Amino acid sequence: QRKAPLILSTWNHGVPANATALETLKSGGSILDAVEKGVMTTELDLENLSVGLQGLPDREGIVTLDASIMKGNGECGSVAFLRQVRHPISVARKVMEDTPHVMLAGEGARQFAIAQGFPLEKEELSPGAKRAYEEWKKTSQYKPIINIENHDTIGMIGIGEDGKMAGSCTTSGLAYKMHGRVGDSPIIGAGLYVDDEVGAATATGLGETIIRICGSFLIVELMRQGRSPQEACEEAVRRLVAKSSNSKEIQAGFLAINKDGEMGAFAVQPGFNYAQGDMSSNELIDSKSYFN
Ligand code: SD4
Repeated sequence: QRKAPLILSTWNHGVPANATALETLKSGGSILDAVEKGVMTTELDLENLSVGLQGLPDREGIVTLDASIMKGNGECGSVAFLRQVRHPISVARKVMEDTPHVMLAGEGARQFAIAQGFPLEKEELSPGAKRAYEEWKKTSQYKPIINIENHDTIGMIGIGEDGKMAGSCTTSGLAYKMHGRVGDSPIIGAGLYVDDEVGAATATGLGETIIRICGSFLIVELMRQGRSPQEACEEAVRRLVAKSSNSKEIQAGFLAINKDGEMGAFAVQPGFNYAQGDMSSNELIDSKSYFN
């Protein structure tokens, strides 16, 4: 248990993302601003091949982005299957704030982004993604490699000094997915869920397995029933493993935080890590896992 504000986010890139989020809070931003600005850092990170326009493409060679954002009062917004926009998280926030809807997808999401003044980027693969895609095309086989190329989504959850919570999640999704495939990240309750009365959760990993168990919503509901964030993450992973025939070959991980500032993390496989930040520290922690 730690004193708010607290920010948790997935993987190595969580450290610089948390740093931006904490800076945002320090300069007077809200927890919602913090989780938006935090993951925007990752959306710009050219090293990251799973978030933003530099991410790995689908099997047609096209990068399509998924993102969601949520406040602890239930307001939320998301975009799915969005092309050519550098900051899908900010489009998701606009969906939340400026439309009566929760989710926009594909061409409609792109048109909305244009209307909101987001610049469209040229549709061309980053050098890293292009190299990887050319290599993949030699066999065109989709074989997920745990923790490496397919699992770098950023999910971020946080609690502000005033106890208000928010979360964000943004990804280019699974590498070489079918064109049109949407993962868990833009689906409220799967990749992200936040409720000020209880806590928040976010997910990373093979989206199909996370959607099947409504992973993030499940964790928040387990916490509502009295489980700690750690117990709730472990129960969600157990449920996910039980529902996946190939659980030995997949990776999925969850982060959770409750309104008292307790935190939890758990993954299917070893190798999942996350960044935990507050006003005095921001450190990378290795998650425990179901398999060893
Ligand atoms: C998805 N959950 O689209 C995302 C992928 C991911 O790290 O987490 N990658 O299924």
